[in-house]
Amino acid sequence: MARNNTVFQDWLVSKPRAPHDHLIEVLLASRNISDSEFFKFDYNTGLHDPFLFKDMEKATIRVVQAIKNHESILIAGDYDLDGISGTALLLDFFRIIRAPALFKLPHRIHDGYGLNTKTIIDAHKNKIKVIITVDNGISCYQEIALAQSLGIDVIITDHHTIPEKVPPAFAILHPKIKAESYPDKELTGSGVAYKFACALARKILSAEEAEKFKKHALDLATLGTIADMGRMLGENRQLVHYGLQVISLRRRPGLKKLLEISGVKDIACTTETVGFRLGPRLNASGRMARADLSIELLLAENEGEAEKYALEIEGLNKSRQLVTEEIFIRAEKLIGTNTQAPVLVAQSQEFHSGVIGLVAGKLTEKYQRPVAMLEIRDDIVIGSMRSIPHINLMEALNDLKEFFIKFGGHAQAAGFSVALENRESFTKALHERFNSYLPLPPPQLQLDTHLFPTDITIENCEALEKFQPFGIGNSKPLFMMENIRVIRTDQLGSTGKHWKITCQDNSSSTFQVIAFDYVPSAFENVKDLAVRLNLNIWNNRRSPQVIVEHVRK
Ligand SMILES: [Mn+2]
Repeated sequence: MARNNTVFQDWLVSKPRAPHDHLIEVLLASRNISDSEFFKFDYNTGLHDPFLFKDMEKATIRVVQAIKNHESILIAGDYDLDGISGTALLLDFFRIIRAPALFKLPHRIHDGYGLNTKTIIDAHKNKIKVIITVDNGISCYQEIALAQSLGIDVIITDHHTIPEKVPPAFAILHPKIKAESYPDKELTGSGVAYKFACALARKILSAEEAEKFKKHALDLATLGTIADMGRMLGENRQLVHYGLQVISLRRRPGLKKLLEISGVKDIACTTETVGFRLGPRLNASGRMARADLSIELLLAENEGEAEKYALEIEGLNKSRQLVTEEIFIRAEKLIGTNTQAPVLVAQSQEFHSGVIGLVAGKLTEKYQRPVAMLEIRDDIVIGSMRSIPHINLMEALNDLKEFFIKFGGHAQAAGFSVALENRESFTKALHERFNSYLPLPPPQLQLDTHLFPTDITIENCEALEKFQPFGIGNSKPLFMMENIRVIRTDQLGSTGKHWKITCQDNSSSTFQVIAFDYVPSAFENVKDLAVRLNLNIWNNRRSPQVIVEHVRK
């Protein structure tokens, strides 16, 4: 698919600079980052004490008591990678301390998100005494009230938007809950589960073993933090910095095998390795079949087991890609030509719950509009929405809450279910609610600052690498090269999609840029380029490389 450049005509440079201004200093200033904090990684102080959570002491004491009294513990996770890796992390901990714990992930299609009554009733039948939720729970008032009334103590670990009515759980570990004393608000579900496991380790294991576990579990916490697009500043930045080192060590047979099958050759893994290689595969199990498969892979104890699960997951990921493409095309047809509406809605009986969120995300990216994908079932409509930064979905959907059987999520991604009989009135109300955002500002491409031909140096590439790990709040720097002229276009390879382009700027300096996935006409009469500056390593030779992300005529 060639790139879609028409959607961004409005380019905003956060902090313009002249050629003599220091590139890195301007970049830091454009992000309001003070460099002394930002470039300092400290394993001991960067990761906060888990006992700073106000309910942590209480929660750990309850679990220690359960272990002593041989009470059964159930970990109730989620089917996406944040929930999967957080669940695997806690299971791994209970395996290490040789205390049995069961787990239950909801089925994305049959159960939907969060706890459900059946899980609670089954838990009661199976004499479960403690339920630990991972990456869900805060929006499950009814189910948790039921569990508590049946004598099951529920410990919520979650990071989703806090609803008006907080469940009557035994303990709540949630960075954003009212009066929470924990210093960082941005941990994801697996991050909170990690904190809980580290706290339990300190209560149960020797100081030395607890310290070992803290490092050992960082890879799993990191998978979820990246997959859930946790803000990559503060504690998440520290956690992911060290966690990527643990992933790169490939100590866990399952991750090692999955990296191999995903074709990852670099030893050092980055947020992109997780975001584009591991993440989609570990999520494919929950989208196409059952998420438990990814837990089994992450906890595989030997290479043979790891290979079996990794191959199965690879197959599911292939079918996930096909189904996503199919449904994307179908949804685009249903949306039709009115792509300027304040919310784009596609509804069908032939959608697939496993991928509607993914497709909504792709459509939002393409059209820069909030998108609602509605899957019509027998008597229910399952909805998944994605939004643009300008519109907070939870705010908008909260005004429609009388329609929802279930709803929850974040500012940019949310899910819900609606009774089929209310479908028409709901879609009408949805359009009305989003009409209130009119007029929407035109889609805007955010650039950090200007880049000039004299900036294309190895030193600058190296300085930019220190900004890693990249993510929300600290994105990979995007630069403006303004008023350029294309002098020459040379094809790279034989596909007719990749180009080496020779340009000149106002000062008549000549420089080269690389463009992937472009049709050649995209560069006729180009005026401005939005680019990234990368360090290219080829045959052990390092050179700076400018990659084109967007063009403007
Ligand atoms: Mn999450």
